[in-house]
Amino acid sequence: MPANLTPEYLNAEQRYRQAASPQERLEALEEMLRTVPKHKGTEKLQADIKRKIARLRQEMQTRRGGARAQPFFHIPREGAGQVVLVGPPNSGKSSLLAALTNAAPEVAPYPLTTRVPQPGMMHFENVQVQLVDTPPVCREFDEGWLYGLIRGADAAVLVLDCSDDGILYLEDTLRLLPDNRVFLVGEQAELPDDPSLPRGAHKRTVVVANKWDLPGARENLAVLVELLGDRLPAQPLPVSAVRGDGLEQLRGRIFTVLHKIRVYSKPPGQKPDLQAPFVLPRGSTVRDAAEVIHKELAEKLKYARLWGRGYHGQMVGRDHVLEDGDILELHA
Ligand SMILES: Nc1nc2c(ncn2[C@@H]2O[C@H](COP(=O)(O)OP(=O)(O)OP(=O)(O)O)[C@@H](O)[C@H]2O)c(=O)[nH]1
Ligand SMILES: [Mg+2]
Repeated sequence: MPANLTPEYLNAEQRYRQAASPQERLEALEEMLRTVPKHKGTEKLQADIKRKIARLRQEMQTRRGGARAQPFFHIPREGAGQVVLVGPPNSGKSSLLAALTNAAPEVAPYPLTTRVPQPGMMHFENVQVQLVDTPPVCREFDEGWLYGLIRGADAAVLVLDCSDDGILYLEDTLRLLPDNRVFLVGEQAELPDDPSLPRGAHKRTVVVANKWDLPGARENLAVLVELLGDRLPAQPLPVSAVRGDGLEQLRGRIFTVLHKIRVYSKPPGQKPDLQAPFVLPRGSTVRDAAEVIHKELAEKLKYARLWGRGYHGQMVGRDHVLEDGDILELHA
């Protein structure tokens, strides 16, 4: 066995061996590929993981042995992060995707319109976030891959429906998610690392109350919150995919729920390009930023000068924790 395997990798490998479904096995393999140290000594191992992923994907697409072919969907991540739109049937998930991105999903006045996931890119200030529209979470749509897709995303938007029928399916939705090991948590929640659950089981979630334009929406939402409010991960934000209410605020909340920061790099004596942020996880340090800005410089990095929130070019060390909007000048 090659040396220097990280605890993250060994963890993923253990999950691979204990996986209960092809979906979980695939998630574990992808995590293994992500965390395996990339050097000459692990080339064989990397190739082996890739081969396993390819074989498993193929198996999942066309299940052999006469069994019913099981559909399976994986949406490759793009932009600053991937956020899934989830919710009961007919609540307006596809309408929100259409309103927030350039995608043109099918929208219809009856439930179960969406059968396969569809991505679109949402603009927020100077970043793009990938939104993924999904089939409804309800008993009538019972395909396990949907939960795998949600677990694989960086965060979620739970779309509630303020029309008169809005409460019909919601209780089912709120039961099915945890039954299938998806736990929606608040926007600021710390994510527990529970090795007995599949990776990504806890998802930070923005809750929206859609169709705010309809008469009766306010009353319907009040009833819904009274009956099921304690099972929602957060206070719902009223929005209307049709009229546009709340959508600008929603864009900001969707970026915030990702727990990412934007950092800008400037060469000495020059201005930073504020249209080209480096997007990093919250809590990243100067060193983490240097790794993505300029890998070779990162190794020789001595200090950085910082601009933003109370900083005007002061020197900071490699372990200094950055915040959204910080501008860095790296010095080796
Ligand atoms: N009045 C109003 N109607 C809306 C709004 N958003 C969606 N709708 C309507 O609600 C119906 C369902 O919209 P979809 O976007 O297809 O809902 P969905 O959640 O994707 O539905 P499924 O794919 O079946 O789960 C359509 O008739 C939409 O026109 C809204 O903000 N206001
Ligand atoms: Mg839909």
